[in-house]
Amino acid sequence: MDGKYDFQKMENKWRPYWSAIDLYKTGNDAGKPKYYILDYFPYPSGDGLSVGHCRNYVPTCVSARFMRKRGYNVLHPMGWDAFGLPAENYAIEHGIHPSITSARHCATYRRQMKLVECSYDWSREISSTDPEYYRWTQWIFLLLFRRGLAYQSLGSQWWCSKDKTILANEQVIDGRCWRCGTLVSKKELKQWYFRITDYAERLLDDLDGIDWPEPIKVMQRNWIGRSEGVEVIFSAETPDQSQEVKIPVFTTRADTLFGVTFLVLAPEHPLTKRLTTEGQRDQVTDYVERAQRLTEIDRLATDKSKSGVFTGSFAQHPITGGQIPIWVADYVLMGYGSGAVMGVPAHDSRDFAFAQTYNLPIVQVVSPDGNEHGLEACYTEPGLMINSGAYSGLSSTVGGRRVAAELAEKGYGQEQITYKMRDWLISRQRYWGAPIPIIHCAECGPVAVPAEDLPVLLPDTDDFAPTDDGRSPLARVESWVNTVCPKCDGPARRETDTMDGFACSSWYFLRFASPDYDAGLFEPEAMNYWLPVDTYVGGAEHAVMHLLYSRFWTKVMYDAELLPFTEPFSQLRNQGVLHAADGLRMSKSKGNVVTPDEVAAQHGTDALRAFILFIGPFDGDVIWNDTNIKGVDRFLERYWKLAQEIKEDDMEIGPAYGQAQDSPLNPGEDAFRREMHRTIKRLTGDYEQFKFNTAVAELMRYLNFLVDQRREQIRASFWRQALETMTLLLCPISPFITEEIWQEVLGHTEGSVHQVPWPSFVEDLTRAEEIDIMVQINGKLRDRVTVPADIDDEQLIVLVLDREKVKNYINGKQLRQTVIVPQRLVNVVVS
Ligand code: ANZ
Ligand code: ZN
Repeated sequence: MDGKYDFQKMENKWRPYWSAIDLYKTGNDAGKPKYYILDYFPYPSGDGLSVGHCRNYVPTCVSARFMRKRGYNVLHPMGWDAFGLPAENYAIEHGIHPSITSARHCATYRRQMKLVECSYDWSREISSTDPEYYRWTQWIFLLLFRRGLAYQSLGSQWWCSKDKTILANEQVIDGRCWRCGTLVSKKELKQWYFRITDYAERLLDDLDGIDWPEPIKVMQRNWIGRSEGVEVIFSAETPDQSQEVKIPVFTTRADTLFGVTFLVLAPEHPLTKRLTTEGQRDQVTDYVERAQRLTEIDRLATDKSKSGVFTGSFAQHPITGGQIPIWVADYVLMGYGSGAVMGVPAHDSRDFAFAQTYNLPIVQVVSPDGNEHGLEACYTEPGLMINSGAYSGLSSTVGGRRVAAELAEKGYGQEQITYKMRDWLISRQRYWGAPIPIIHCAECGPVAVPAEDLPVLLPDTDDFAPTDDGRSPLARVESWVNTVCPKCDGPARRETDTMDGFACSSWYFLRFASPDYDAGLFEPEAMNYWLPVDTYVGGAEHAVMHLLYSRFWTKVMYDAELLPFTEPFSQLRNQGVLHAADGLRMSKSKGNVVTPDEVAAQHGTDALRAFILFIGPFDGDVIWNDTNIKGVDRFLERYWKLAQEIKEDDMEIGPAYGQAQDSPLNPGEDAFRREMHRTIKRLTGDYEQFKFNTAVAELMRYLNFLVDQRREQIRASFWRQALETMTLLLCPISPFITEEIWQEVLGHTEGSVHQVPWPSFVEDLTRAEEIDIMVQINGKLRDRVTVPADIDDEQLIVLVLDREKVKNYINGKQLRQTVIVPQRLVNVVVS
């Protein structure tokens, strides 16, 4: 090699070398401890990868490389979540079959990931659109079907008559289609659902045992939305007095039962029609139709003025027997509780707003001190019960329980746990997905396709655009649809809906254990060895659906005795978002995308990777700014130059890495060696804790130290050791330059630097240089801390202010200032 730092030359040299030695290939090697680190299953879009995506893929690659060095057998695979609406819409827009566009987009992603030198084991690559993959997605569908967890039911869907398509809730804005602005309507369609609600309790409980970011757990808990309360049964008569009907309502506040002044039914409530009197019919019908056009989000908005209409009927209070008017209002949702509420305007803010709008009576039944005050706003706190018959005077907590007990005794109610979560709507009336493996027979009903007939292949057709009647395009492929019933051999039709893409991504992590296995989802031994996933990394935006669905399927498979664990991802980490220089999300339509290709062409993959890590904390949001990438370039060039120098001066006489240094050290060498051990220790901690930005900073600092030390009296053998250490610590981040220096400068020409174990450190050598600092509060000695001698002022103050003793002294007081006497004391001034 000549003296110049030439990243292009190095990349051209080492890429083919590494593939020739199969550097990233992973065997199912049970002799070593395993580590499975996985990225979210990417959906390859036509835009390709931006540097933003690299904030996911570079850190996991570094972590995989680090863990390999620490003696783990590391599984780090990649695959494509290539089914789904965006792929299909893209194909329709460009008039090309989605299988072609998808393959093209996957190829782009693969090429870019290789450019970034992500250390995936490409021999395990999978795609959800591969029949050998979706065969098993279908198999799991049937597992759920057999276990009573997949069912069909009529569901109303948003429908845009202009675009002729079903819209998701998020695609309806103010009652209009997000694309064309047409008023949307609801279409009743038979849909497939997975009964995830059966698993609500376990999905909630098991969150406690996994190492996930707390905000994600909170979002899952809120999504599941467990609520403990009472179901209270009111009774009413139909307007013609021919029938008595029961109206159950779910309440979390049984203590307010005596304050009920009206009942409210959701517009879609099955009793709405039956309880409406002749005189109110037109108004109610009109109201119900309007309500159906609003989305749930709009209906629940607390700032929205309440609207509703009286049905004309009355219900009976279960304890007082009083007459209570029954209303219909859209702030009550059909999908929650029983779709009806008891209106207690004195103590519920929505009921309060409603009562004010329609002049309904407001009766206070809980008060902070047991006295009745005129209510300006509703009082939602607990307190003492008033105006509540025999319960008056009790605390609302105790009283509430007794009211519930009386209701239960009389058969008017029971304790109930309710969840906000709904069942998982799985069917899509679109082409580009895994067909649902069901055959409909007039005699036998829905019948599972026998396992040996899987996969049910997606028919190859160019007629894949969505239809105007909301039916799947598959329904038009008659030759495919018509089949025979597996049970009775009679004529039958295939299910024409396909599965939502979330089905494909709910189990892909299992497939990587044995991607070519054809006798099941996975080869049991490989699954036992590799799973669960140790570290799962992706963006925080998938907090609920994907992660919840994967957890659900894992539990179902556990119940079916297919898996020995109940949680798929032991540890979850979310990388921060990388915004474009204009502060917006990078997207092709905004023209603000920076691609890894352009950065790598200009600075090299080594610098790109180091910069991606250096730009900010792994989990922090940052804005792209490539002025600092020059700093990274300079760092790599200086490291290169130092290696050349060391080689020219000293290398011949230095012993190989790891050989003992027996002769006594001079003081300079002692300090030199300690610095090396401290650096190894810090880097070890940084990589373990995903602190990649400080890892880069630490390596830069170490390089500066080494360059400074070139003037000191330090023997050549120490230089070799320092350079080897620097190289090993840096190689997970910048794989090319380190390989070049390892092989060409340090002379290790066998294998690869990436196969050499992580350097170890001697704890004693990292510790020795510590000093005691006195801590004063307002000039009085209050505490002492032991800190590294080279601690900087900011770190020192953070550490001091975090001491229990110090916290106690400044508790409640105002921090005025901190004064540092270097190496001796910190004085904290408070007032
Ligand atoms: C009477 C009452 C009095 C209520 C009071 C609250 C306060 P969480 O905690 O979220 O579970 N509710 C019940 N079903 C509903 C539905 N389908 N749509 C809209 N609201 C519904 O909320 C439970 C409370 O939400 C229930 O308790 C009910 O109002 C309302 F001082 O009943 B409450
Ligand atoms: Zn049949």
